[in-house]
Amino acid sequence: MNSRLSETQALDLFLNAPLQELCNKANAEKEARHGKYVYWVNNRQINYTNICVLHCKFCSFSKIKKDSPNAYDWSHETILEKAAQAVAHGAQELHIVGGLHPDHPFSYYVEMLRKLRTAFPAVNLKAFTAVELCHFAKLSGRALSDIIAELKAAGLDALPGGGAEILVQSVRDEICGAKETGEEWLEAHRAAHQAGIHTNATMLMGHIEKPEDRIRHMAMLRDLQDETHGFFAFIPLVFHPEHNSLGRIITQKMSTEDILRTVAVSRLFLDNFPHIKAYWIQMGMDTALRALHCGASDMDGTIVEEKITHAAGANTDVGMSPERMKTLILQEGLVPLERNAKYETEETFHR
Ligand code: V47
Ligand code: SF4
Repeated sequence: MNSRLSETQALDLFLNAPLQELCNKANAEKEARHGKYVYWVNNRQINYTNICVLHCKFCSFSKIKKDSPNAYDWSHETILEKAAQAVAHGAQELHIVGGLHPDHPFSYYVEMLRKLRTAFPAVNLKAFTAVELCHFAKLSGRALSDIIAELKAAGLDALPGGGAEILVQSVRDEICGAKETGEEWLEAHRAAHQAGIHTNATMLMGHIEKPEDRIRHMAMLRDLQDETHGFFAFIPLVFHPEHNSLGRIITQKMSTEDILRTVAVSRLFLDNFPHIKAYWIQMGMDTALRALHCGASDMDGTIVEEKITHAAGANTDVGMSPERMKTLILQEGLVPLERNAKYETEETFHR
């Protein structure tokens, strides 16, 4: 029986294994789980506001003041219009996240989901990061479990994996000290899993964190997954340095090799995660396609309108057509498999 990798072994692979050998090993692991399939989703991101009470050092998206130039806060009508366009183009998932708005009551978010669910009964609503959920709990004085139950009743299907950054508290304190702690982020995901809501987990890398911090971050996720089995995908996020204060000290973008090594080690170390996602918006398309041969089994989706990474200097497109997604996967000698936010695939995702 294969025993799982220890943190020391994972770190050693990350630092010392020849790249091709490491990728081949991770690819074999990916193929044992998913064969030649690569999952993708026809989705749309809806970043409903950029007004945020926090100012994480890596964030170029948020505006602290409601009257700052370029601050916005979409009405429910605008959100419904954007959703309607997406659903008309076959969207299976709406990925809804925003800044931590100072004023909206919790009922505002419940209503947002309820209106979307009523108008579009079949689309999956993957909404609100753990950090947003903690903000709603604080604003309303209610328990996280209550918040999640009410959002679920309004139509919530899954949680996105944002806000994890680096869960190791010493690093987190440096880059986003005012945000929920790593333990609080994990606690929110535990609560979602206990309520029957699956979630994803991100890791923001390529700034001040050390390889040891990346492995510890993954170990914290692996431990929670052992307990709940509620995570679908691990998503390594590539720090973009433009227009944020962290970018004044970290000007160098991550190398392709560093990204691929992290993808490969995550596939081998996170033996209880179904998927590793190659988020092409941040990796760049060429690297994301290479990651499909280094352990990644998911390309996220068509996205349509990406704001968070593009505010920080991303030069990828903000979205792509389903046809292009399928063609790109096929050109890699792999097989595209359309999914929804719950990883149900073409045959089964129609409610
Ligand atoms: O939480 C913010 C990160 C995240 C920057 O769950 C930055 O399916 C890079 O979580 N450079 C949002 N990253 C994106 C996200 C996500 C994306 C795709 C799929 C899923 C999913 C989740 O972006 C934030 C933060 O960690 N971020 N600023 C930056 N300058
Ligand atoms: Fe606000 Fe999220 Fe940006 Fe932090 S990363 S400042 S919580 S929008």
